[in-house]
Amino acid sequence: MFCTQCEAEGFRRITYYYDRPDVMATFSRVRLEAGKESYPVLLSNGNKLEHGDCGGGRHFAVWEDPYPKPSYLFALVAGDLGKVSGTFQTASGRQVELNVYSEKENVDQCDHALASLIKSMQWDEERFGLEYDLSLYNIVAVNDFNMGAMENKGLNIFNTALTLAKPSTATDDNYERIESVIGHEYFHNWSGNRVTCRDWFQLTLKEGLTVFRDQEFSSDVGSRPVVRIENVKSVRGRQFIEDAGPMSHPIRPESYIAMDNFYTSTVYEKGAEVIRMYMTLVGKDGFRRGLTEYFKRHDGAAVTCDDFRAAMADANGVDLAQFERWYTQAGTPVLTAAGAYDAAAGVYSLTLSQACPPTPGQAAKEPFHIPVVVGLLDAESGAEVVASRTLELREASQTFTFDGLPAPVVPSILRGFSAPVKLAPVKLVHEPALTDDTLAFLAAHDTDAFNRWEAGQALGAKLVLDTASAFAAAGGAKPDAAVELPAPFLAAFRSTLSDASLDPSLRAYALVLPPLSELSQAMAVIDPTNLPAARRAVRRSLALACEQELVALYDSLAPPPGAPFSVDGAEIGRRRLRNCALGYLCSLPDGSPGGRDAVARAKAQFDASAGCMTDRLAAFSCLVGKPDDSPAAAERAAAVAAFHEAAGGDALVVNKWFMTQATADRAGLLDDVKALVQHPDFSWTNPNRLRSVVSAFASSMEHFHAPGGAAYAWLGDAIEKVDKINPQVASRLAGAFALHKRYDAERGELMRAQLSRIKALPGLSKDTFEVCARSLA
Ligand code: 0A1
Ligand code: ZN
Repeated sequence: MFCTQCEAEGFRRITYYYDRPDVMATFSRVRLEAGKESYPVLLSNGNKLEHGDCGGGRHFAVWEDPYPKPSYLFALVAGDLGKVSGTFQTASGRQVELNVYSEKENVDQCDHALASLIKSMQWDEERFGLEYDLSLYNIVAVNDFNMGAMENKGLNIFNTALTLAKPSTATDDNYERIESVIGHEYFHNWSGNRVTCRDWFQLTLKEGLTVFRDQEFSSDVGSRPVVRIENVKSVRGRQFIEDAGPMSHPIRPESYIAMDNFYTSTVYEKGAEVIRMYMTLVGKDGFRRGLTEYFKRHDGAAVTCDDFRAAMADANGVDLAQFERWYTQAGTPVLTAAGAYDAAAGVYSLTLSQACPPTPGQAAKEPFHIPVVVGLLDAESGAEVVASRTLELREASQTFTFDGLPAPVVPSILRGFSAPVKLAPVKLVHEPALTDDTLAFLAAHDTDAFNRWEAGQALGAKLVLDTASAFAAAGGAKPDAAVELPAPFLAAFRSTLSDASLDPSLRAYALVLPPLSELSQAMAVIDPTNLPAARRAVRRSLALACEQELVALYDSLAPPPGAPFSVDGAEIGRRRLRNCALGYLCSLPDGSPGGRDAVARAKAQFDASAGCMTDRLAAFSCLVGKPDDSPAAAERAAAVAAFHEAAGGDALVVNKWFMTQATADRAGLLDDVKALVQHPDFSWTNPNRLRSVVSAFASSMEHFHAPGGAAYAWLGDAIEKVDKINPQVASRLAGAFALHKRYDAERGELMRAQLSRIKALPGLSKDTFEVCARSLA
């Protein structure tokens, strides 16, 4: 098949044009002509005006898009495709034909995408009063696509990984992600297409807003706290890291060499957090008023982030001048809190202070306008005595007081992650810092579900980081090292394990230790050996301490016999929690009775779950992590063979097979990866396949950063090769070296050597050049 991709710049390669987003035009006759047999489907934006035969085995179609649009939203598709179809009637009565196209053998996997589209259309009408404006909405799934999806007017193009789903090939996470990306591209029809960006520096105007809208959609149709935790994990695991490295930029960047390099977590995810702060400041209704005003003022125009901010401010009669700094200053602000309770006066005062570290080109920062949502809990009972309140921090430091409090309180600060900042541990006047006991108290009592989760994570983070320091001081971890678990931490873990009244997804997320990407941010120098060893040791110690409870939990969550397979929130939660328990059990020492039982459970689950990819993949990754000299090596080898065989060549399942092996937690991973790229199914040209091995491996802290730099050299060679094929993918791979200053001197030198070597390559793309040059600056 043929398809186009014109964002950010590309239409200029189709024809001469003012290929910039502030040039909006009506494309009134777009004529496609092709061989009828090979390309029976001919699509472009808008509505089909005419089609017919041109003789000689050829045919044509003429399309019209009545809405003015920038050239980056233009699209063409020609291919031999199948489809599933549906209809949607808009609130004002327009009948819309909906089609999801894919290669013919995959049309049985398009129903979830279609259902998600209908849900999105309904939701945008209800939540924001926004209706679809054409009589046709087409989505085309393609196997070779650099990004997730593209919002071309009336003709979205999607990566198959974000379209196709059936229970035997897609995980629950895949189902959830497809729903949110289908929503994302649909929501662009207003936030991006009807109102677009004046220039590419304004990218976050459409992307931050549209990510925010897709997050709200997922929250409204699913579980708000679960979605919030997932989104915040992503901001902290990706955006905070970007912001701490050489590629750090404000959500509205000030320069670029290759615009494609600025489709970043900062522009998208931090951009969405900035939009969320407007809602926190002006309230849910105020936000809707502001958004309505924005669309009313700017429909059909190409505008700026300042126009958005002005609409929000004017619709709500508030001053958002200082808020502009979120668009101009890069870096993650650090928020510090100090609390004091005056028993005689019954007053609690909370002093909040902010500081933002320097970033490239920005040594000093002005204070941000930060909404800090705070609640107060009774220190004895844990009952909420002051409900959530939004404190507006505008100065470097400000004190807020709460009166009428007869007894001491514990503060719950930055509820719901009300701003994209790092919260330093709270200093209470009578105690040096937030103790394990206080964190455990918040983990047990906080009435804000997000902050309850957050307190548990902070407890886990402290323990893993302390353990990593202890390992480093002792010259390294012993194999199968165990850790003494502090009582408050173990008690919190146990109570989550046994509390059946909690949402299972929340329980699963609360039981998992923070990821290495997050933990590493708290280290002065990242230790890629002892940090993973420490996290593994804490996991294993938890499994040892709670083995019986974990087994009981795992067994109690078995799929109800005979129940039909379903992907609703309750079933997703059940599987998530059960697979979390399985993961812990499989971390028990190989060869111990518990370890052997765990492998048997994983193998049984693997064998029984052919119809459910979520369970199948969870069991598979437990088995794939086993080393070659372990008693489970035979189960590992059998599972690797069986998974590939059962995939039957399904590209998305084969990607999972590659990715699970390329991210396995086992010694000698680089050799495994070198073998994987020799596999006949591997491809350097298909972006999904390439990422499933090369990017996946580069994300593994322990193996990618193994001493000696062999993995760095391997990745450097891979980047050199890929740059000639696909510069956009190559430049993303080069991002794996961005944190060279955060590692020890030797690793830093080795990473810089690769960056310098790549940067000097003759004929290097401007995409990869820019990442190397910025990284080395
Ligand atoms: N606008 C799309 C993302 C996208 C960006 C660039 C692309 O090609 C270089 C493709 C897609 C979105 O936000 O979904
Ligand atoms: Zn987007």
